[in-house]
Amino acid sequence: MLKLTTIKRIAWTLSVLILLCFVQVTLAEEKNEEKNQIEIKGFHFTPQTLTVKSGAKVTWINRDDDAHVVTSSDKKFEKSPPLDTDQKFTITAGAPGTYNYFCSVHPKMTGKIIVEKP
Ligand SMILES: [Cu+2]
Repeated sequence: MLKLTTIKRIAWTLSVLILLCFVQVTLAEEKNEEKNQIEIKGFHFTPQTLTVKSGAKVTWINRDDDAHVVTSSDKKFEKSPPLDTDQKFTITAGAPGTYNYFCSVHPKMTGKIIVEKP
């Protein structure tokens, strides 16, 4: 028969393992999100061309002091609200194709998302 302390030890080990799995999943998700991130810095979108699979999330983050508005050139996604410093805007890539976009405050700022079949 198992001693109570042994059972406690097993229970403790199991909870640590479960916690580790959870942390790993969370980290993996964050990494994935980072991969599809477009940084707005120095009045440029970086990377200027991003390739993602249909259904993937794409997030812009504004690292400038000025506000920027992410706007689709051909209405493939909803326009972002004015993004202040460190504010993010996320869309889910829809049908495959090329999504051209620009900043409606500074129209010279342009970028492109290439959406591939999942
Ligand atoms: Cu702008």
